[in-house]
Amino acid sequence: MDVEKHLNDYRNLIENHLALLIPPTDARYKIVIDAARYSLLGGGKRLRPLLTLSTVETFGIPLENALSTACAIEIIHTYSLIHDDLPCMDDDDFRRGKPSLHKAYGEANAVLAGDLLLTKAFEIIATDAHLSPSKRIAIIELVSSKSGSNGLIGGQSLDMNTQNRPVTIASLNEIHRLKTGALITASLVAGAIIGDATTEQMRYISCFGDSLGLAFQIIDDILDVTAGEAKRGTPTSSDLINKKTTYVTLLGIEGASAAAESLLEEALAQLDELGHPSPMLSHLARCLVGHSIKQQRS
Ligand code: GRG
Repeated sequence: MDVEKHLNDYRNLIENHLALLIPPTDARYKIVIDAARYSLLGGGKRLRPLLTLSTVETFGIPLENALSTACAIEIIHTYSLIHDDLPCMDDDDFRRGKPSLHKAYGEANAVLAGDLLLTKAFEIIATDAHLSPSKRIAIIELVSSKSGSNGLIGGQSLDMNTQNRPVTIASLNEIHRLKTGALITASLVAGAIIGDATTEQMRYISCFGDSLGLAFQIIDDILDVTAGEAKRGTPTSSDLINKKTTYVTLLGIEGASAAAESLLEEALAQLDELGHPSPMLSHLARCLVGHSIKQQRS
C-alpha cells in the first residue's frame, strides 16, 4: 500500500467534507459562518479525522460511514484552538500560519464561531444517516465526555490554574492526557465504535490513543522550542514567553525526545495486539513522533 498516497486521498475527502458541513451563507449572521470557515478551512494536519478513518479502515467498514464523525471531531478541535488563542487564554496572534481568529474577526466573533463549531459538531453526529441511532448516541457520549471535564475543558482548566505553581511530570501528564490526549483517543475510539470493535479491541485502540496523545504533546513542546515560526505557523517558544512548565523545561530536549520515543513504542505495541491494524495507524504515529524528533536533531 502506498501509505502517503492513501493519506492524501483521505485528506482530500476530509477537506471536501468539512467545507460541505459548514457551507458559506448569505444570511444576516454570515459573519459568524465566515469566521468559522476561516479557521476550519485554514489548514491543519487533520490528524484526528485521519485517525478515525484509519481505524474504520482497520475494521473493514466503508469510509463514508465515518466521514461525518471524523470531521465533527476536527470541528471540535478547531473550536478548542480558536478559544485557546483568545487574549483571556493563551493570547496567540497566529494560528496555522495566519492571524488567529480574534485577530482577523475580533474577539466576540471568535467566541461565537468557536461556540458555533462545538454545537454544530454534535448536530452533525446526531443527524448522521450513515450511523444507527445507538452508534450516534455512543459517539455523542464519547465525544462530549472527552470534550468536557474528562477531556479538553478539564485539561485546559488544570493548565490555566496551575500556572505559577510547581509542576511535576505527573501533573503535566494529567493535564495533557486531558487537554491533548482525550480528543486523540476519542478520534480512535469513535472509529472503533463505527467498526463494531470488541471490548478488547476497544481497549487496545484506546491505550494506543493515550500513549500517542501524550507523545504528540511532548513533540509539540519540543517543536515550540526548536522549530521556526514558518514551520509551526505560530511564534516560536510561546511557552517560554508565557513562562509555562513543559516537558522540555522539566526533562530537557534530549529527555523529552526519549520520553516521546518510549511512548511511541508503547503505542505501537498496543496496535500490534489488534492483529491487522491499518498500516495508516502506525505510519501516522511514526510520522508525528519520529519526524519531529528528526527535525529537532537536524
Ligand atoms: C476548550 C479553550 C479550550 C481549550 C482546550 C486543545 C486545547 C485545550 C487547546 C489547544 C491548544 C494546544 C496547543 C493544545 C495542545 C494540543 C495541540 C498540540 C494542539 C495542536 O494540534 P495539531 O498540531 O494542530 O493537530 P493542527 O493545526 O495541525 O490541527
